[in-house]
Amino acid sequence: KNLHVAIVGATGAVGVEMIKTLEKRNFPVGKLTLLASARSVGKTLPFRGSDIPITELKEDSFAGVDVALFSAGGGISKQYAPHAVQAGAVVVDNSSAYRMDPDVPLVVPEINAADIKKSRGIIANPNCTTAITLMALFPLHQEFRVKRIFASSYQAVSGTGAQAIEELRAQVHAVTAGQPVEKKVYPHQIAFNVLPHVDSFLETGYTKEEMKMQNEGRRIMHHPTFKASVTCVRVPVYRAHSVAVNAEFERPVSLKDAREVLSQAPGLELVDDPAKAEYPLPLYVAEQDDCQVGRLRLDCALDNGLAFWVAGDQLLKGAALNAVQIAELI
Ligand code: A2P
Ligand code: 11C
Repeated sequence: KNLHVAIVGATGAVGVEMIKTLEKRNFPVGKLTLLASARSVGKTLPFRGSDIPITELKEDSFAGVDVALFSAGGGISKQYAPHAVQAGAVVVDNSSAYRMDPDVPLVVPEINAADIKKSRGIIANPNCTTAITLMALFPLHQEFRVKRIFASSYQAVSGTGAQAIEELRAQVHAVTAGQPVEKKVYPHQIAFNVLPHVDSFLETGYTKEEMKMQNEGRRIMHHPTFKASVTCVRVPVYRAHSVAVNAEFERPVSLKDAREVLSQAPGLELVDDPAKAEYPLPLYVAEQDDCQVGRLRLDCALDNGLAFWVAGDQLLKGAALNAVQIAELI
């Protein structure tokens, strides 16, 4: 059966990738409804050779919709996802609004696809940094049982959204032209800089983004004692997040077994030949469906520890691709 699919936030950095991903994976779309704010009415976006008009998101936008993919921020999801469910749609929500709701499955299809069955209408798509990290960590966890990780992320500006991509472009241009730099999205210049600040700060000193790794990781891996101490950093990269991970396991680890497990993991490529300067790079993993892992080594400071570097296109595996994979399983 061909389905009526709606995309909420269709004009955003993730929304546009959702449209492309539906087309690329030949999702059975009978009708596509593209929803955004009133600002975007009058614009169109291409899908399978036609220009689809953007319509304004309203409470009654979901009549006849089978699957609604939401990526317009947590506030919009909270406000409109219940209307979509009431209209009979299954919602795949890319925001953080429902991720910690015990009634809402939080799913990475390669890890916990079976959780989709517990859905009552909404399925949450995980945080992008978390999803990309787990693509490499979960196969190692199955083999060696992870206790805790320490990690630092290197997050692309497209994770913030379309305006941040423009901000980096404009700032690079301004700096190289010797003109004054304008800041709108980030509190500091992002061009030729790195900002140890992603999402808002909590009382503990961690940011919300940093705690998603532990909170969402526990739910996705079904591992309630998993611990993660993370520093999230915004870097002047347009697309694809990278994460340096140090993981401590319960069981003794071996490099041979770890390589074996990682080379067979679904949705993951082992790119690890340091002698040839081959390791995952955001520039090359951008626009690729699969995440990449490399720089694998025994951790010299942890017991039963492994250190590795994982990178992935956060607009795809961290967002649009993961959402469409979930929709395929529904
Ligand atoms: P619009 O382009 O009309 O502002 P990004 O994450 O790249 O910033 O994109 C955010 C997405 O969420 C865009 O598609 C944006 O639409 C949409 N959006 C933001 N606010 C609203 C709103 N009040 N109603 C509907 N869509 C919204
Ligand atoms: C970023 N990871 O790069 C964020 C964007 O939890 O869905 C997505 C935040 C989230 O800024």
